[in-house]
Amino acid sequence: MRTRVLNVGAAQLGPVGRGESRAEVVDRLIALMRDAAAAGCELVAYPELALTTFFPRWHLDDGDGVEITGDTTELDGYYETRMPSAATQPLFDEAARLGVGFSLGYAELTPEGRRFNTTVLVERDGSVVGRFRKVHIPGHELHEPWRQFQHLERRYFEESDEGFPVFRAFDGVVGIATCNDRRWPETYRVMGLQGVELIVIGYNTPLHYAPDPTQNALAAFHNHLVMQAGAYQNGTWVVGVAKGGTEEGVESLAQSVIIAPSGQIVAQAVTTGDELISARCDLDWCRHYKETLFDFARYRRPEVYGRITAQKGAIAPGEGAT
Ligand code: CDT
Repeated sequence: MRTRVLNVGAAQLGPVGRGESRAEVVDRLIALMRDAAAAGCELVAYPELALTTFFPRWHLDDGDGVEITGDTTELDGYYETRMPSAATQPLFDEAARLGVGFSLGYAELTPEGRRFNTTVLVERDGSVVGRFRKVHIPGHELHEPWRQFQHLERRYFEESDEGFPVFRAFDGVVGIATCNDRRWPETYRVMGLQGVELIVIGYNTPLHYAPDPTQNALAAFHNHLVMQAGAYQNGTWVVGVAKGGTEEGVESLAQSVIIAPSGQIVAQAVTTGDELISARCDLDWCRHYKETLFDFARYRRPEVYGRITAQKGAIAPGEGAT
């Protein structure tokens, strides 16, 4: 059987400080890319919002309603208005020089003033393959002073309506998801239905979950649970890459992983800082699952899955419209 083996790296980042410049972060990204090249990788995945500190932990404007108002100088400074930008061009140049493609999460501010939590996919020659804008935006819209720290992603980012495109790249079919997207089975299935063979997922996951701290001790378990299930149930490789460690006083999950289509973890980070892990990903191995137990064309029953797209919240018997 023909094989398509892609050596893939996950470039976990440790904390990025509030005062750390783009140039300093890009230097760290380039160092990890060189580690990836030395390990024989052709693709390296970086985390969500990799270029800056995780700024949604702060209320950074003056508004007490949904609208962002007042001085947005600091807030806007966390966004990129183009990609590549002057600050990230050295990363693109290094990618082309080394022949190592990458995925990179960043905050995107469009010319129309729209804000998205975006990841760009870049080929081994430094060219942009495509981009993904986060679909499932967690957290809250308004400042909630009772929290130890904010999770204002729903204030600072729009939900994308563009769904989960996949891309023919790296001699395979590559998809992207971002952090909270990984907790939703629909994320993987929509890409599975497009034949995805490798999904890159960057994340920033605080270990303290204010709405229900009983979940804190399970953060690492849940992280691997959802990505391993998504990989297995769709016969795809999954690369989960963290920005971990204690950033501006907030401890975040590390434990970046590369997961096989079997659902097994084949590489895992052992630190909470900048660390490159890698694995030899045979994209043809996906067929073991896609053509047997999860042969969608043979076994799926979309005619009985109507509620998945027709309905948003749960409706128990006896509830809802009569
Ligand atoms: N960045 C991101 O999406 N983080 C969320 C944190 C939990 S919701 C406050 C996550 O799903 O990991």
